[in-house]
Amino acid sequence: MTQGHYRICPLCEAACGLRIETEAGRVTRIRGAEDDPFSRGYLCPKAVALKELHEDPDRLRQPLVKRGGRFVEVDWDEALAEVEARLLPIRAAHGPDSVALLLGNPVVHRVGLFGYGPRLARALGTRNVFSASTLDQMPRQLASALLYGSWLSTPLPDIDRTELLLVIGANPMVSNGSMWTVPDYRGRAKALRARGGRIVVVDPRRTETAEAADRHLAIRPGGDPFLLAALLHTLFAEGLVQPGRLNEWLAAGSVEALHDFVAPYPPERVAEACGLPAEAIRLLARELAAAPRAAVYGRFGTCTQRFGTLNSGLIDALNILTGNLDREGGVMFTQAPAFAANTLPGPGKGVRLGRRHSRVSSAPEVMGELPMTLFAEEALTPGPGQLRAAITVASNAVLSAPGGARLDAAFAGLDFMLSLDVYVNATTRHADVILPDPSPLEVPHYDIAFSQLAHRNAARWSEALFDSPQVQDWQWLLRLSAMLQGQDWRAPLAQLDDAFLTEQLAAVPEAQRTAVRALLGDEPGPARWVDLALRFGPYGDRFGLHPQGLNLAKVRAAPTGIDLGPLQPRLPEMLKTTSGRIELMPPELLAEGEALAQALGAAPPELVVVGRREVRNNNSWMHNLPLLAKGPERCTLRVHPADAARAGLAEGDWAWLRSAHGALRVPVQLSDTL
Ligand SMILES: Nc1nc2c(c(=O)[nH]1)N[C@H]1C(S)=C(S)[C@@H](COP(=O)(O)OP(=O)(O)OC[C@H]3O[C@@H](n4cnc5c(=O)[nH]c(N)nc54)[C@H](O)[C@@H]3O)O[C@H]1N2
Ligand SMILES: Nc1nc2c(c(=O)[nH]1)N[C@H]1C(S)=C(S)[C@@H](COP(=O)(O)OP(=O)(O)OC[C@H]3O[C@@H](n4cnc5c(=O)[nH]c(N)nc54)[C@H](O)[C@@H]3O)O[C@H]1N2
Ligand code: SF4
Ligand SMILES: [Mo]
Repeated sequence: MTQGHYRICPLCEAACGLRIETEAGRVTRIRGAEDDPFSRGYLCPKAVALKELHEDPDRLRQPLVKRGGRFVEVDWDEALAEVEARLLPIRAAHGPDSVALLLGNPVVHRVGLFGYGPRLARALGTRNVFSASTLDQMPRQLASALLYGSWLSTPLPDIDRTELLLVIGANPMVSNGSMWTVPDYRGRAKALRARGGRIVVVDPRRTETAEAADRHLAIRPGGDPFLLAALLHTLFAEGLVQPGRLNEWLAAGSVEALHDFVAPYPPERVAEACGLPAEAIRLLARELAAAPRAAVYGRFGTCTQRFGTLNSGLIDALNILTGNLDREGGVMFTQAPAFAANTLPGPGKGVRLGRRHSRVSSAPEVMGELPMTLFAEEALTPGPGQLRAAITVASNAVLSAPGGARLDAAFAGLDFMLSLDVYVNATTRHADVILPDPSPLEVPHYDIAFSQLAHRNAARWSEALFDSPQVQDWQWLLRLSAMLQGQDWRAPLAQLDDAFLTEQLAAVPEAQRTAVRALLGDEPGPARWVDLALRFGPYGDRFGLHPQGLNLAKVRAAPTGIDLGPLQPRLPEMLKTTSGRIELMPPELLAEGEALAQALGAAPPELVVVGRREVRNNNSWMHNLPLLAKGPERCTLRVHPADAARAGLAEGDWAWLRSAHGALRVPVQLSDTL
């Protein structure tokens, strides 16, 4: 008999709702869930490939331990015993900092990994935590932290109500959005234009998103801080600054500081560095100021460059000076139902940076992490404090982080490596022990991370479709954490999970703790603390105080989750800076002024390579699945015909691409989109 299941797609930030049909324990069909308030039936080919992922014979189902250079399957206890025998002595001899923790992108797509990962990080107590965030989005998060006082307070375009959308360095037609959970960008963009709105795209390449827009500004790679400064300059110069109600919440003197910061950058001065005519820049500034509702959005391309944090801050400044922050049709903050620091009541504490530094380069930590690019030098540079061991959780750093060859050597040289993953891949092949996560269809899900960045407020839960004989992610993490803290890791799981819940309950006022604990029941795993977070969250039932409010039972009972409506203005309660105001021009951004001035004077390089995503790729993985592997070769070097002619290259030729970090031989594809 066919059974229908609702499932939040665990593959990218769009978090589409899926309808999955199963029969006799097998997936028979995957579609978009039409009744999902959030994604309204949208899905992409990656989601259809979930069946192949689930059934992939290469997907790990049994723990692996390396013996004599080869992986052998062992049982669960034996795998953990191996970790105990090998990792603990290294840590005892060399200290907690000798073990690195690397967290990959899929961590944010699994409630078990996202919820219990911090438990492992605390148990490890190492300063050497590296995550995929530092490969792309940390500049955006840092800007949010500086301006608004919390790491996930990122304003996102209210696409369904805006009239002018400016997209800088993002390709949501293919990526389906980043730090902006917006399933079916294609449909929403179409609707925006159908109702008379406009879309402008700033990108070195005429991307799929640019093709579907009204205008494409082909910026020179890295030109963004100059473009943004010149746009702001124009607003000041032409008397177009109109923050309106936002004035009340801007830090004293910050508009003046911004004015002075952008003063050296009139459009004429930056035109060459941007590769854009001054008049085009001026026109765009005027359009932004004149639009009744406009939203400026920047992502990956604006972050993965020298001035990533400054770019992110200046993008917000554009939204602020045009009065578009925190208003309908502008950029708005999500009100997540569970676990958002910016929903906690009371004044803010701001964020602290640089509490620790890396050993070799002395780089400051950000959000408790060091840049992933430094892992290799920390492992390869001898001396006190050198990394001896690593734990990777859903990270394929050898392929996904810069300097892959060095990373490969770094992993190979470790005394011990443990991976929690679903495959043996370029990274985990170096592991001594691999603990296999179950298939995403064998675990429940609640989107903690992306419900904080969603274009609509909602609370959704997915049950596991299938029972799994495998140990679940959170169970691995609890046992490992107990082991690292010298506790009895073989203790009953319920006992370890109760201890975890007790830690979570520390946030509950003491007088209520016992009663709250009793009301949470005995279901182990993520469900209990998601319930806790929902019930104390902004829509929560407060355990009976607001009987109409949310709890997990209500969310579970709703077939496609609970829609909490479009985004609402959230200023000033979401501001968590110490001043309680928006720090429009914080000292960390002001300090970039000198470097920016110097960069403007530097001659731009002759040729620059920019990255490109494809609908059928997902970061470093999934290309082994037949449904995604089909089609023409996608790993090509697209070159403008004029550049190709100068280099003597023709369509289909093989070209060498070399940098200080390596070389790659790639087939050339001529393209005038660059
Ligand atoms: N070549 C290339 N490099 C990139 C990118 C790219 O598109 N191409 N994108 C960049 C960006 S934006 C990011 S965020 C990073 C991401 O790079 P990573 O952090 O390395 O993340 P992924 O490549 O998405 O997945 C890493 C591994 O997680 C494992 N995995 C998948 N699902 C699960 C699961 O449910 N549990 C566990 N335990 N493991 C799982 C898979 O084996 C996969 O190889 O890469 C960056 N670098
Ligand atoms: N199909 C698919 N979807 C994905 C992923 C995937 O691998 N495949 N990965 C997911 C992840 S982890 C993330 S973070 C998101 C990222 O999603 P997006 O933020 O949309 O990022 P990209 O698709 O990489 O698009 C970045 C754009 O920036 C442009 N760019 C490059 N350099 C510059 C520059 O200097 N200035 C400007 N203005 N633009 C520049 C590039 O040409 C590119 O079009 O995608 C997610 N979705
Ligand atoms: S766009 Fe992302 S979330 Fe939506 S179906 Fe595709 S992979 Fe899944
Ligand atoms: Mo990413």
